[in-house]
Amino acid sequence: MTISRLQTKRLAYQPLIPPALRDLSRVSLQHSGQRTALPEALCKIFPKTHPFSEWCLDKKSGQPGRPLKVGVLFSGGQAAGGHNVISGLYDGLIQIHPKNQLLGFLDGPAGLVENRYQVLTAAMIDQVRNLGGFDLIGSGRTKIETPEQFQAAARSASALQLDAIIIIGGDDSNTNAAHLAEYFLQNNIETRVIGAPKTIDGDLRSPDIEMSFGFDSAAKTYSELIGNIARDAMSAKKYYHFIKLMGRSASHLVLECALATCPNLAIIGEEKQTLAHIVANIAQLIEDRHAHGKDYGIVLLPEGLIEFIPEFKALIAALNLNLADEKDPQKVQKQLTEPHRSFFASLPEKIGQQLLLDRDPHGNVQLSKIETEVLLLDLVKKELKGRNIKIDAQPHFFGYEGRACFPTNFDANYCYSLGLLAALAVRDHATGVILAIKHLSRSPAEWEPKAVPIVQLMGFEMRSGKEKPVIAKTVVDLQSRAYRLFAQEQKIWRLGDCYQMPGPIQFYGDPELTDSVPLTL
Ligand code: FBP
Repeated sequence: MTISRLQTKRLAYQPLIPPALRDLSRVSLQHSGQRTALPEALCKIFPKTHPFSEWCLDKKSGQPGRPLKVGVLFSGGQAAGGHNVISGLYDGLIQIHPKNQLLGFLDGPAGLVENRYQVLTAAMIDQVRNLGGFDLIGSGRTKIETPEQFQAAARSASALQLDAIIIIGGDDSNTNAAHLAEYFLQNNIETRVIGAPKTIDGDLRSPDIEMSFGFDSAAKTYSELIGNIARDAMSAKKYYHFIKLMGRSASHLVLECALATCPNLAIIGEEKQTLAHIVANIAQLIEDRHAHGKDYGIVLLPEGLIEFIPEFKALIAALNLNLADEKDPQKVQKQLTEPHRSFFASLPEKIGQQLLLDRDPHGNVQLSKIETEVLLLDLVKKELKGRNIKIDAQPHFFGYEGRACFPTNFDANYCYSLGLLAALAVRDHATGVILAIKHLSRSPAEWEPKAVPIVQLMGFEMRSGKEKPVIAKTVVDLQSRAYRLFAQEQKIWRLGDCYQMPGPIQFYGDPELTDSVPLTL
């Protein structure tokens, strides 16, 4: 297979890593004794894993022991850098013991349940280093939840005599990893389970997990596109561009891209504005710009906006409850009571149908399938009609474009380090933990690797009509420095054309361009 010149160059890139991870024989992961008090209800569900404390790096030498056999899988949506987690893991395992073996489960958690895997070789790993996508082994959204699925996963792990499974996933996948670790311990299965924080959404965070991988690459890809569109808009001066950005419930990607590109308006879902307020705000922006002779502009919207709009939030909760027992969309709709029924009826038919689509296996609304940008455009046009203003507008949705791109140097370095750390965590017998690297805004020389019990990140949420223990999604904090800076700057962006054009991701050249970290870090 022929590959592009950039692919060839990237295969040879040597990720930068924290010094402590250079020679794994000189360090070990040790319990720090640091524990967070957990609610009684969580302790009951995780009797074996809840007492664990976090693991920190120690300068004590580690023992390679007997050769280890490790499985790895991707879970959920693609995020740039995943292949580097696997290459770091592979290199780390071989460094620890040349006979260590790595298996990749195919197509996500389904591969584990169905025992479909591939032994990963050096030659395979060498073809994906520093490249985007999850195509080495594929990914999937299967949730391991029924007793049969847990038993099947345990059968695969035992049959393969796996010492550990690394689950590379987001909040829901790591919730699943916590359950699997607990199940294995309760059933005397010797396989340990370790999670790695992946998701472009940036909503899997804690004081230790400063950023999930893939966020930086996705944000920089979208920012390039937004910058290009802004320049186009300024040149032609005839279109408003309503750009919806992926990112599920949280608006982290919109905030990051807004800071990078300075659009005329960016809606942050977490501001919890009503639909009427959002529409009036956009219409006002357009009217004000019209008065200045500017009938063009850029508006950014988060994919998860509707989950924060109070009317939608209540409607979705009601639909979710009905959908838990009834699958027929017509009947679900009919079961709605007031005021949800009237609100549902007021929505364009297409949006109504999209709201009734199946939830994902974790009970989430499939937000990427709801055309919020089209809905808002429609409502804003209606509002402007009353103000005697006509606009020409283009709706856009940037999502999949940013998930499997070449990882930025930040993501390439971060992911390779996570992979090495995973190898160390396997050797040192950690389980039920998620890998974390602190001080990510500094250079990799100053990064601090550790591993945190997943259960410490969990709380209870309604999913598919039931209270479930899950890792809570971290949404944009309206008190954060990044948000406050954005809110202040945005006032100037409304009328001025302050657009920034970040251009494409840079891999080589000036470190100011190649080594930049996410602005919201
Ligand atoms: P993860 O949470 O699994 O990382 O997926 C993130 C995401 O890209 C969301 O931003 C988006 O809403 C969703 O996946 C789309 O899912 P799908 O790939 O199934 O269409």
